[in-house]
Amino acid sequence: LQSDAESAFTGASDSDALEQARVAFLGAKNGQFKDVQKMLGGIESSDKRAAGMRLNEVKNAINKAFEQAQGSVGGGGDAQIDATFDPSLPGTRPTLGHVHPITQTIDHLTEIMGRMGFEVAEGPEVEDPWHNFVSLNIPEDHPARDPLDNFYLATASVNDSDRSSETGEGQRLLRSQTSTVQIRVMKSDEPPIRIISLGRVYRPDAPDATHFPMFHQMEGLLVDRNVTMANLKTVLRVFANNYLGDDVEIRFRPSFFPFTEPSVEVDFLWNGTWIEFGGAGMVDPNVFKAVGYDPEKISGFAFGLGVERLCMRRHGITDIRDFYSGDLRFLQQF
Ligand code: FA5
Repeated sequence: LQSDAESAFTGASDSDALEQARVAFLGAKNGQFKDVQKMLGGIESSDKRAAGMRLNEVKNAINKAFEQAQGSVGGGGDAQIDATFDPSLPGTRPTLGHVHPITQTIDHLTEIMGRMGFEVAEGPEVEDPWHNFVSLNIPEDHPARDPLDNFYLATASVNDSDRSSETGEGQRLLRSQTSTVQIRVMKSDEPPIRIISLGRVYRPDAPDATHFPMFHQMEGLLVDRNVTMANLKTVLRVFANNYLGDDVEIRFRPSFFPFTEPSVEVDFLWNGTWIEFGGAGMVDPNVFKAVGYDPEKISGFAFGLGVERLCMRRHGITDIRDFYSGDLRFLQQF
């Protein structure tokens, strides 16, 4: 009986089968153990004690076998899952986000410029007109200050007379260029200065393949004694070779910015076409005066490059809008 019960319990494939086996052997009414127990009545009294002890041993052994079988069968249907579960297989990865391509580009540019000794400076995205225009030698009647070309904050003007004042005190706008950070750094530090600043700028430009109303610029500023245009061209050339490769062609075109003199526009050759990446030039003496530097004693260069356009050139991206559409099929490629 004991060995029958043991093999019935271990052979039970799920908890239902085990329960049936339990009833068959240990059931209070018709269980096989009960039948054997009943036979105890017909045994001679001299043998009764020994037979009773043996019966108890068998009962304990059957109970133990049942408990063991219960432990390995677990809870019903789980038995089948357990049988197919392979703990050595790798788990399903949770989908995690990753760093946006523009943030990756910012990190990369920071690293390249860092190797040339440029440290990162930061400035606010909401600016006053003094930092965005006046100190950068952009007078009040300059078209760059047109409300149609800037995002002025409707709520920030203290009163109407402030709107037309030279300093624009009280007015606020989303900065239209990172050149504002040049001013902030020069106001707080003394030369020599060698900084870059990467961040968002805002312009009401209609979106197309190469324009977006919010984009990023990398500003650079170097101020020291005897800085020349040759230094500027070398830094931009070394930067371009590091970021885009040795075969990139770079071109400097004469241009105009109120805060640099002379000024150039910087183009890179891309798929046989020259693409404009930014502006640059020697810091205008009026800018040095605005921040309290003596233009007779120092000189410097500055540049401002479009970060999206750099990233597009490096990765063969043809539409700037892809960066901000939120389409994971695009973003997951980086
Ligand atoms: C400027 O913003 C100057 N502050 C650059 C500068 C800095 C000149 C220091 C001299 C000294 P510009 O407006 O050309 O210049 O813009 C610079 C670059 O930003 C452009 O070459 C282009 O690459 C990028 N850019 C301009 N508008 C957009 C736009 N709407 N979307 C994407 N990129 C843009």
